[in-house]
Amino acid sequence: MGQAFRKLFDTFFGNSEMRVVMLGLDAAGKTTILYKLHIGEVLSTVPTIGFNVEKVQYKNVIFTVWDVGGQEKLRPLWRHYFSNTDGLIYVVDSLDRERIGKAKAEFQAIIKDPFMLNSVILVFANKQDMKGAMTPMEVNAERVKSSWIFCYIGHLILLNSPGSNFQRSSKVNYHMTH
Ligand SMILES: Nc1nc2c(ncn2[C@@H]2O[C@H](COP(=O)(O)OP(=O)(O)OP(=O)(O)O)[C@@H](O)[C@H]2O)c(=O)[nH]1
Ligand SMILES: [Mg+2]
Repeated sequence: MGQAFRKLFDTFFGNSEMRVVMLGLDAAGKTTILYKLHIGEVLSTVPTIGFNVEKVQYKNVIFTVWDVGGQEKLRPLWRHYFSNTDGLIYVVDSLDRERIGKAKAEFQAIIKDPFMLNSVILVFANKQDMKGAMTPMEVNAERVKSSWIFCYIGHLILLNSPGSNFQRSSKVNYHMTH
């Protein structure tokens, strides 16, 4: 996972402050990721109503990361976070095969928005620690059928192991399809 985020963040290297919005269906793991990035720990979360925002520093760049609630009734509000966004982290629950189509449809709606045209995008295949999860390659295969664009697929592993701190990552794929 660290590697996936580093690649995304390196794209921004040279700028001192960046705004990143983190979206995805409810329970995909956005808030968990936000706090793992921010304080290095996995906290227990409740569904986000509204948003959480934290600053995360990488090298000399400060990322302001907005984590927006993903419940269906909240998704129409996502677009209010699009303006001035430099990057999108789109979190996919790799265990949720039933809703991968929905996740894809919401993603496509986001990237069509004119405010998002210049954003760098990371598609993050989360919950790789779970048995039965789609592998990053399987999630990536969805890209072929539609269009994950400019996506890195990574995963958060060893979620509960102390000190894992996003150092461990595997199969990070980088694709630019447009
Ligand atoms: N096993 C496992 N569980 C995870 C992982 N990431 C998140 N979770 C769990 O998934 C559940 C939902 O996580 P959240 O971070 O609250 O999800 P969210 O995307 O912020 O959800 P909303 O706020 O409703 O949009 C929690 O029980 C987390 O502990 C992961 O990588 N592996
Ligand atoms: Mg949340």
